[in-house]
Amino acid sequence: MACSSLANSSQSEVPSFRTLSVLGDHPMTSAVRLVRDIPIVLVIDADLNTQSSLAASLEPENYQVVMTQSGADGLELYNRLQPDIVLLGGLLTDMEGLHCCTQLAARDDSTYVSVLVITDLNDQQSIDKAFEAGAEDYIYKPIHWPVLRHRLKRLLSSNRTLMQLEMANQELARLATQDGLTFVANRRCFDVTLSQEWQRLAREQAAISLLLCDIDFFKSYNDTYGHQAGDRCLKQVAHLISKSARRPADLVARYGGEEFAILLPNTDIAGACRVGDCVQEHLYLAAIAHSTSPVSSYVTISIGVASCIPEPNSLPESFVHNADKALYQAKEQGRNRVQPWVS
Ligand code: GH3
Ligand code: MG
Ligand code: MG
Repeated sequence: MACSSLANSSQSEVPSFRTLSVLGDHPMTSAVRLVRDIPIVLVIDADLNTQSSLAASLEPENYQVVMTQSGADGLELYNRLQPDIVLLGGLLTDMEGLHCCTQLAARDDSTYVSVLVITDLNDQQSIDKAFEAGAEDYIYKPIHWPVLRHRLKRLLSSNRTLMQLEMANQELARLATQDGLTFVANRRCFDVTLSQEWQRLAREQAAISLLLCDIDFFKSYNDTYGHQAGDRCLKQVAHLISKSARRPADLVARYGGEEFAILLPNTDIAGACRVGDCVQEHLYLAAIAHSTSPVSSYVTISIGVASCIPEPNSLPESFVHNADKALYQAKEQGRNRVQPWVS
């Protein structure tokens, strides 16, 4: 297919991209009609002959080519278009190619964008400098098109593989920390976070609080409405609990079957009880029917709360145990309540 090389109001016959005011006047997407699935090659080179020969060679190969002569415009185009590959000349109208290369490589989002330097120089020092500046490949003029063609394909394919690997890693990390049914953190994530926060707050000598939340008479909920409805209820309760613990450092985790933990760093017992009340209120407003619960017509939850300032070099076992004892007391005292642990 024909690709979009970018022309502007330049006097030259060669399509080029010269000024930022042109960028401002014509939103990039409509100006060049870029198609997201087709690789975008950004050519930054002062040499108009190189630009035109690259465009003539790349366009029939199903690349979208965008060109500019200046480094500043190149960086702007890079931001706007997120190209797949940058072909960078040694000399630009406003800066050296290597300077532009360093700026491109320093960007956070440059991991999957390759910079291929094209220059007249083929001495070792120039080549070394280009790679040191962040270039991933280097070819010198006259451009040998059959070679450039393969280099581009290889760079694109390795970038794609890197991207897929990164996505797979992110997915793995998510699976390793998230509960598959309710999408809140899993028990392993809770244990790791508790240990880290415990040590941090022992150093800071600041409070940490834990709420252990257990759905009341959930066995009879399953018996009444079926296991699948039970699963849906667990999801809904997890969502309602998450709405109640909203500080960035707060962690909501599935602690066991129908039990959830809320870890609140830098929060004292009064603040933790407020979060517990908030959970209860959300659940009350959600009014999830539970016709066989002895304490309410709706699903309710019992919450045990513990809070302390961690001792340096101590472990959080007794802290968790105290929240568990408070939860037991909440159950004993009739369920559907928030019970702080008082030693
Ligand atoms: P209590 O008020 O004393 O907490 O009573 P309970 O019935 O909630 O407590 P019990 O420990 O007797 O039962 C917990 C129930 O939670 C039993 C189990 O079937 C249910 N449960 C645990 N995990 C899941 C799950 O993933 N899905 C569903 N649907 N049910 C679950
Ligand atoms: Mg339980
Ligand atoms: Mg229960």
